[in-house]
Amino acid sequence: MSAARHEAAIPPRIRERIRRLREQINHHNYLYYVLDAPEIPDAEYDRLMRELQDLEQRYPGSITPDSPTQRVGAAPLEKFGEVRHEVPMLSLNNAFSETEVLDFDRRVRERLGVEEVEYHAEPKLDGLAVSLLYEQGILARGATRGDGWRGEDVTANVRTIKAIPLRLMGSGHPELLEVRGEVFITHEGFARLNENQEREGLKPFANPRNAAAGSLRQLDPSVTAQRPLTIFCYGIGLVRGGTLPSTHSGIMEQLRGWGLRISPLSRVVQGAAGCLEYYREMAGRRDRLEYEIDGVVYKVNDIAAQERLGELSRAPRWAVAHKFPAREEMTRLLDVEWQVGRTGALTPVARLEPVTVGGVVVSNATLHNQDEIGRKDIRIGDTVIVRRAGDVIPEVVSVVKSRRPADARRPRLPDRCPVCGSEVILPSGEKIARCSGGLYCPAQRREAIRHFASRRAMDIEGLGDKLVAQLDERGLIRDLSDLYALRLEDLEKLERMGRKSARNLLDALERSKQTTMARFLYALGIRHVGEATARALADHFGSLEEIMAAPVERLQEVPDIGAVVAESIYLFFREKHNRQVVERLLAAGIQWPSTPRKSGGELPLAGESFVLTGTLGSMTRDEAKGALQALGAKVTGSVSGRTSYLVAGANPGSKYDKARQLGIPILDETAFLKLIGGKQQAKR
Ligand code: I6G
Repeated sequence: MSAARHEAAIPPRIRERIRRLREQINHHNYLYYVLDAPEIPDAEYDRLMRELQDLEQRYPGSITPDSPTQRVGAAPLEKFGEVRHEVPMLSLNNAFSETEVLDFDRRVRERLGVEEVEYHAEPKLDGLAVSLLYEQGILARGATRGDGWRGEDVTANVRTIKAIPLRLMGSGHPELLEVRGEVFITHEGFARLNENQEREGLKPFANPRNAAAGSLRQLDPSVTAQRPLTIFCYGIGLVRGGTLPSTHSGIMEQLRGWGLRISPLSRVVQGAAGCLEYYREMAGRRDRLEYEIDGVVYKVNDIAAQERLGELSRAPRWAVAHKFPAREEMTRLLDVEWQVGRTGALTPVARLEPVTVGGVVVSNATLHNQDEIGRKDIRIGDTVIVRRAGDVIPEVVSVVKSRRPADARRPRLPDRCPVCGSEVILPSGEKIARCSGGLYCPAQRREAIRHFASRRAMDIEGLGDKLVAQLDERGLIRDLSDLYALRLEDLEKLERMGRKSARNLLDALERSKQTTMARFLYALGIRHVGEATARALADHFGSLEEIMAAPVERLQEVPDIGAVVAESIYLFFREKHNRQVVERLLAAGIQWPSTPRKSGGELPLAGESFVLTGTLGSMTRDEAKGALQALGAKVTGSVSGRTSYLVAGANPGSKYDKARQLGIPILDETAFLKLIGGKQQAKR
């Protein structure tokens, strides 16, 4: 059956519905992909698309090439066809300094015989130039730039890019209109794409430009369709059967009106001074853009003037690309050193032959981790590519293998921490090697103290980050246990620390010595041991000595402790330095009520009688009661001589006065939570 007969069979109501659906989908595509301002949720868009797909399936004669359902679906190619560019796709001359821009502007003014020139300025994207040919407003062909005269026919791939309209919006399109633009991938799209590549065991792309080029030049359009490609259009080529505005900025606005994506950062500027001001502004914004730009492009705005200027050796005389300093340079890797971070992670740092990257001399760069070194096959002595973008730490991107000297050697992960000499461990299945001397290692000291003192750990009130930094700087704390050796004289000398605060801190330290085994275990900051795991360990073993001596298999007997956590606990206590610090902490007087094992035996609050009054902020009365009962306590309604403790929340009642009269210990909420080992335990 011919398409015409098919079409004839489509009821007018359906035909109208199909037309309307396409109009709506195109509109939402435009809002989402071109304006970056979606109006409807994805689910609603999907619903419209599905309805259109269903109707087109029922009435195949209704399908047209510009239907939004027809972006994907072309069969894979053997190879790309060739396209001849009727109007050659020229390249741009570059300017690398302000002087070169001033020279460009002078030449333009001299040739045109004018005092000042109006320019159109816009960012130069680091992507891939393409040509889009629209016939009667319908996308008929997409091609790469190639050598400027001949490119590759990538129509099926270009059709999958949703920011490229299959049909131009509005009216007044020339019969033939060739639009030119740069296809690219945003930083975010690039990160997602590479995560995906890694997940599927494929090689990650080196940079967004390579990813965009590789994605557009796929023989299978269904692969391109999966890639987060987008476009900014920057000009026109062939135009037939129609007229366009007489300025470049006017043409860009016209293209925008037809639904093409134009850089929102483009602007008309006056003279060389306007160009340079624009350049500085964009250089300042470069790091905050969602995509990579490598400079800005200035074009003489008046099209008649462009025509008079013409071109010289394949580049227009009316345009120039003013490049930003390169973010990547080549240099030699002299050595690899290992830095220990505050969590104990060992980061390999490249020592480089100094090189200027983006205007700054770089002699160190991160190599991220051991795994990256292997993946990029980086060796000492190699020539490497170093990248520095904005404020981020310079990184070694890749190796120039062709320049590898015969004596290049693989960097080796050290066996011992370069800071404290504790053993370095690379847990099975992990990429990051760590120093195992968490309590002892100076690199990890501040973090260890901060965690140790935190509210849910040892709860040392007043020991904040600034104070920890001061104590560390003055050499007052070599390891955690030195906290308990601090003297009033030491503390008083610190900045912003009077006698009263010093006393308060010493009191807080003293109070913290009375704790629970679970809190103490949590406070040690063992990797993977959070509060729940610490409690499970304390419940299961009931003795710190046993935990410290337990082999991995025994640790795994604890509910919810798997191989990774068990290994981490085991290795922590294998490190001699950590054991010494624990011993010193206990010698300083840290203690807890003996925690009987959960399996049988007496509970920690057995025999104690509690009364609750007032409102607790962190739990209901019933929850508090449940928590106490779970620990073996009895909870009664009134205070008597037999009451062991009164727990007093906000706005306590007469029970409070009674307890005071009888001299019964009163616990406020903080003390109560500490006693029961935190709110979470209460909820269990
Ligand atoms: O490769 C290019 C990137 C951006 C260009 C270009 C551009 O304008 C923003 N403009 C022209 C005229 C040419 N190439 C030839």
